Amino acid sequence: MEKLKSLLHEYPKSTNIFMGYGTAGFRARADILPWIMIRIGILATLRSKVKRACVGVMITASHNPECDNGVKLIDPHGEMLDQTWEVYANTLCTLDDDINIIWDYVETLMIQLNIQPNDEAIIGIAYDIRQSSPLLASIVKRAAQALSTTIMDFELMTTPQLHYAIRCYNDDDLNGKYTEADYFDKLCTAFQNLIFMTSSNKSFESLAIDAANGIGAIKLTHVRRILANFIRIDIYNDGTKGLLNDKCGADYVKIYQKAPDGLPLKNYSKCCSIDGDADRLIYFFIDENNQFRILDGDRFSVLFALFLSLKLQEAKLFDDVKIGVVQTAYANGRSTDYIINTMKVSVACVPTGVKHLHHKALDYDIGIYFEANGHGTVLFSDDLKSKVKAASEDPKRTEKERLAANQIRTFINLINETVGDAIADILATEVILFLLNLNLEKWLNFYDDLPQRQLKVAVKDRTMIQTIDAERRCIAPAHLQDRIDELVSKYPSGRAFVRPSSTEDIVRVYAEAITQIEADKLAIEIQKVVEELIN
Ligand code: 16G
Ligand code: ZN
Repeated sequence: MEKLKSLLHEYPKSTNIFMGYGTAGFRARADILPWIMIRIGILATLRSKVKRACVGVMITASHNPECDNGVKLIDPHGEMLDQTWEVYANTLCTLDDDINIIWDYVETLMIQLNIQPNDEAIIGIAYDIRQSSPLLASIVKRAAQALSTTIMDFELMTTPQLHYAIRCYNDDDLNGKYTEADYFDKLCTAFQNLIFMTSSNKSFESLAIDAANGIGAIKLTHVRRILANFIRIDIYNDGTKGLLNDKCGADYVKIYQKAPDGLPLKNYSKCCSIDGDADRLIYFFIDENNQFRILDGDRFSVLFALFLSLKLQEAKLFDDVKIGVVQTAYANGRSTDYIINTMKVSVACVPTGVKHLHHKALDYDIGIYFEANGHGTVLFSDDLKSKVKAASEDPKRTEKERLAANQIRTFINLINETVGDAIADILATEVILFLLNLNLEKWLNFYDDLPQRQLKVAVKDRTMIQTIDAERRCIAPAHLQDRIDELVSKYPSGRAFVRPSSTEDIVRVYAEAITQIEADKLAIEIQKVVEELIN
């Protein structure tokens, strides 16, 4: 109690600030975050006690600028914090800096959740390369230690590395421990094995990676070294010159549809950008007409689904396996059409935010999910893993069937199933392109995107907008959806929606149509309606 009390005194709560635990945890300017970290140390301790398992605390503001930071909790299987606990996080943060008030709430939670004071707690803490990160991590650590919690201090890590590490500690099948060497060995061995299984004598074209001046740059050097005999990887924006996420990184490339600074694009036929904590990935290249072309999250869904359904067919497992793609409303309409009608793979649409996609993907034996922004992964059910293993070892099957089953089995090891992992996704993408003999141009030519436009609307109260149907329709304010429907109906292949942002105090508008001019026009018309009905 005394230790907590002095921490509360050392890092007092900023006045008049309400922060909500959103899809990205708590995120704000780094200098106003210290007091939040005390609450996070307490909350993580309680979560660990309840789950009787190790939980994670990741300190990062992902693709935001260097001056920001953030924090989120990771549950025992490496997944996002359970939603009911977001409420406890928010309540803790509304409480004043009074140790008695805070302790009363902790005791209430302990009774409610049946936590005994002597239950053990263990937390793994990691952070990205922001200057503010070590201090914030030390506050979480001191708060948790005040409650006798055991700390594993991972220091610098990508977000997906910590998700994976936490799962390792809680899963006996994954050795019950994590080392960075094991993590890279798992990914790189799977990569090499998939290459060895292929008879092709083709070689890899080199890959230029824009690492957003973030933690990914440091971690990618391991992959570059281990795979040096297979693929040449050149890392740009590696933190030696530029600023974190400044005119570079996956978010910048996707939003501005522009090449990042600091990368000699013309020297490469294959380039990609990851974001500041290495959980998003976007590929791009310059085409023969000198145009900048981009491959976003929708394209990864298509590529991964294509590869996995092909291998399921070759292994004669396709009919026994439920494979599906999970998208959000931001997925380009043409990608959805292509997956459903050409690839004959089912598609589900869920609200924005990784936790929603991840949750839905668990409904499938092979659940592929990507947000258009490049965050995504693939989940494989235990049943699928057993089936593939059995098929790969079944002497009654043909060699081709066994090989395909073995390729799926190996591919599973190349994926970080806990969360979108840009490093794992780069390796998976490279392997698929290699095995299917594709280059970026051929991959892009699977289908043409519908032109789209995204706009922001500043409003007094964004909560006035309420959505249903995976954010594709509005039920409040009254008449907004009717007006949107009326506008959309004037545009062939038009589609549009509005939703309140979960990370900024704004409303977002999305529109797509047959031409860029029409998509722009539709977005602006809807923007005006939102302004009229809300402000
Ligand atoms: C957060 C989410 C991301 C989502 C974005 C939407 C996680 C880990 N991150 O960054 O998935 O796309 O928010 O932001 O879930 P918005 O609500 O401002 O559009
Ligand atoms: Zn990120």
